[in-house]
Amino acid sequence: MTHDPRSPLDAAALRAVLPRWRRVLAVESTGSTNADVTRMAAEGALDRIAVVASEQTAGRGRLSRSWTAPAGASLAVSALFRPEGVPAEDLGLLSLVAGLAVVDMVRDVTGVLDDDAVARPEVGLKWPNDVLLGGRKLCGILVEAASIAPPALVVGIGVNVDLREDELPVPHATSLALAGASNLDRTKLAAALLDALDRRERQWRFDREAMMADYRATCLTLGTRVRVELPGGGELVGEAVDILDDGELVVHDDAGENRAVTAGDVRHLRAVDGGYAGEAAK
Ligand code: BT5
Repeated sequence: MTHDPRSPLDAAALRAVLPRWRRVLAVESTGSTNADVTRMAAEGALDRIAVVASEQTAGRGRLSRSWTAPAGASLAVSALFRPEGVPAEDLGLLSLVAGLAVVDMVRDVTGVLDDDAVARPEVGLKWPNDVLLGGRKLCGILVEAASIAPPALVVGIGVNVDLREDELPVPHATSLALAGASNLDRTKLAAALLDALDRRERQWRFDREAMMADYRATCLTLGTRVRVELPGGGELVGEAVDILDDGELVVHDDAGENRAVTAGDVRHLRAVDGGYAGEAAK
């Protein structure tokens, strides 16, 4: 398949289509877009500013892990939200919101699910917010708090756009190109992503029920046999049976107990009906 050249981001085009965003900076290379936006938040940046980069030299994952991709082959996007009036206990849901926005972008503009697409892989979320395409990790999300009161949250999203198989940093990763996407124009993808993020953030604040219903419908973890590595050590194996309104995952464990999990790394072992659901690791 032929790929679009790894051309620079078009900052002016990006700004032109995003009236709801106060400020969108496009840079070719930076350390970490999350670090950039956190710094801007500390300097007083307002709600809805974003930084989009073609390359990060110190991209961050959760728990001090790193996020890597070859220059120009991915999108690194970080956005600042100051969701006034949202209580601290509800802020964690913003990371689910970000996952939904990426799935919207994949469904709406990449062409991977078009009728004439070659593969039409399944797209959805591995709890809480890894975006899986054909069972492999397309995108990682890291939400960091620049401040809790008043809330200022940095939503960081890394999407693999046209990495080749030999460029994938880990074997369970994938890219839009590998999944057969017909649109690999990173400016258009970034615009669609920020647009979806704006819409989903407002849905989160004003129509929580619909947001959670969409999340449950998009979460591939539900109904799947899972292994959860818990943050403090230890693990939980069982069937993922529910997602609570506060975003917790409920696992029906092998001892017959329902246990609610707030955070952890999930592996999909196999679908509960016996079908293969992929083994998507961290
Ligand atoms: C994440 O962490 O998945 C969150 C990644 C967030 C990255 C974005 S990019 C924009 C913003 N600026 C930043 O500095 N960060 C955010 P975690 O669940 O901990 O997964 C990290 C693990 O994913 C690594 O340890 C690798 O195993 C794997 N990994 C690294 N790069 C990857 C890639 N490009 N695609 C898929 N997996 C990757």
